[in-house]
Formats: sequence, structure tokens, C-alpha cells
Amino acid sequence: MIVGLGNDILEIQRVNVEIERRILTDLEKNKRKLDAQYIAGRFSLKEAFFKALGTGIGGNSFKDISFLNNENGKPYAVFHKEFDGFNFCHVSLSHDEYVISTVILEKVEGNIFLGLGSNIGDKEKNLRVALKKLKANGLRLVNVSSLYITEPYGYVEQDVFYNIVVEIDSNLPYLKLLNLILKIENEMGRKRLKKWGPRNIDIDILFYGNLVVEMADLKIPHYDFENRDFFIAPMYELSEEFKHPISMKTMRDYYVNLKEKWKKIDWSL
Ligand code: PH2
Ligand code: MG
Ligand code: MG
Repeated sequence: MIVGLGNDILEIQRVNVEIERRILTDLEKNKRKLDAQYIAGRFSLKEAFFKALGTGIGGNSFKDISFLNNENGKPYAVFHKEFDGFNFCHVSLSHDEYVISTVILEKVEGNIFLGLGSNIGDKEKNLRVALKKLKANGLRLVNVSSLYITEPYGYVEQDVFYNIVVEIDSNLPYLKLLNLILKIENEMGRKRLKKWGPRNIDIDILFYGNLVVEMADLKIPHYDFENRDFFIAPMYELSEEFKHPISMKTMRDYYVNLKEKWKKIDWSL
């Protein structure tokens, strides 16, 4: 369901490049030379976003959101604070003498993907307990992948992993979802000893619809998605057509390049 629509028009000539300091985030300043067209585009997209949100700028800052461009020049939003009520954000920008922008916010059922892994103790049971706890905390499990037995990645001197991906439906915004996940990991006695080291349970947010989030403690999509077969293969199993929100590549695009090194096991919940 579409939950918000906003547009904006702005004459590029009228933009005072001084507003750059008030409008642009560090991410936006890093990316490009800061000409009037670029600044006008960012300003206009942010205006359109806050209109779509329905609140206007009130209570928010122009620096709570960045608009970046992917490799093909396609603009996309990056969220630096929690925004509630949508899991897809669609963006369009044109320019001539004016910049014209459109932002559409959408809440689509499901389409939030978690990657789970375990390589200590009764691994399969750990995954089952984690799923049970996700459910008990109000998340709806839309789809659960097969079980993938995978060689350790990163730090290799450890036992094999059991990995799954689960698609969930939830109204929790991303930061609240992360906090719930941390609570469940704690309840299950997760100890954080070594980066990439052995763990009885690890729950990572892979995708939250097509939203891109960059906050101090949370980055979505998962920062290392494209290098991890144990995320890609079960994602492909659940949703071949799902697109990575930045690269815009489908799960099939990622999957077709993989050599099948994992062992895939059907399991019933
Ligand atoms: N998780 C890691 C590091 N390495 N390797 C596999 N096979 N599966 C994982 O889930 C995994 C890993 C850090 O989160
Ligand atoms: Mg992890
Ligand atoms: Mg983790």
C-alpha cells in the first residue's frame, strides 16, 4: 500500500549554494562536486520526502536523510534516523532549468529478510529457538529457507555454520527491530568474544524492503552481503526477483555466479 507521496520543484538559479551547509550530509558532500544543480536536487528531494512523510520538515532535519546515486546514476535515499510506517522508498529526480523530484513511500507485506547463523552447540535447535522467539515477539514468519551447512567465512579456524534466511512481516521500524534482535541474542546467551568468531546464534538484518539505513549501530542492507554465499543462496531460494536496493541486482544475478560449496538440507519447522 502506498502510504505517502511527495513532489517538489525548484529553479536551479535560485539556489544559494550557501544552503549547502544546512542541507547536505557528509555523505552527500563526499560524493560529488557541489554545483548548484546537485545542491538543488538534494534540497528538492528532501522537501519531497518530508511531504511524502506527511509531517513536513517539523521535528526532522535535512541531515536525517541523504540522497545518493548508485553506479548507474539512479538516486536513492539513505536514512540516518528512525522513520516509521514504510519499508519501500521510491525516488525520482529530473533537471533542466528546474529540478523536479518525486518520492513515494510504500508499506509492502513481508520483504524484511533476516540472516541467521549458528556454529556452537545444537546448531539446528539454536536456529529453531531463535525463530520461535522472533514469532513470540510478534514478528510474522512469511517464509523460511532450507538449512545451509556452510564453511566458516572470514575467520576460518572454527566449526561449520548452519545458516538460514527468514522473510518476516512486521510494523517495527528498523531500529526497534534491531533492538528486538539484540534482546533475543542476549536471552539465548550470545557472547560477543571475537569478531567473526564462533557464535551459538547470530541474527542479522539483511534487507528491510528497499530501505538503505546508515546509523551509528545499524547498516542496511548488510554491509558484506555480496561476499557471503550463505546469505545469497537462501535469499535466492526465497525471492529470486528481490533487488538489492543500491546495486539493483536481483538475487538471481548474485546467485548465478556462485559455485555451490554449501550443503542444502530440507527441514520442517
Ligand atoms: N558469520 C560470520 C562470520 N563467518 N561464516 C559462515 N559460514 N556463516 C556465518 O553465518 C558467518 C560466517 C559473522 O557473522
Ligand atoms: Mg553476522
Ligand atoms: Mg550479527
